[in-house]
Amino acid sequence: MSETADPPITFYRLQGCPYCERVTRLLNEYGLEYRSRFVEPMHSERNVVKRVAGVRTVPVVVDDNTGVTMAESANIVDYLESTYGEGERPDAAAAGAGGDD
Ligand SMILES: N[C@@H](CCC(=O)N[C@@H](CS)C(=O)NCC(=O)O)C(=O)O
Repeated sequence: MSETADPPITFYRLQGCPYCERVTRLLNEYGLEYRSRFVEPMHSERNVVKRVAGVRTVPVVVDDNTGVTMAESANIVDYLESTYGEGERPDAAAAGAGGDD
């Protein structure tokens, strides 16, 4: 039998985009399955993401688990934390753990 079901989260992103990396990191931290859709580097040619989210910037996350479509990395990070996190941001936990300099 094949496992062909699409992951519930679709992540529109661009190679080398620091905002996207922030989201990637959190998705991975939370062990969430997602499908990456790499958008066109040319802003004007990003019609797919424009259609889905109303913007041409990435990152954009579409979460079929909750019916949420979201742009803006800070909002996405907040959303992932509040939806899938356990009350503590991995970044913040890491930053606060063990560093005394
Ligand atoms: N404030 C946005 C910035 C995202 C952003 O600037 N993404 C770049 C790629 S790294 C982009 O899509 N640029 C195209 C544009 O600004 O129209 C966020 O935090 O998500």
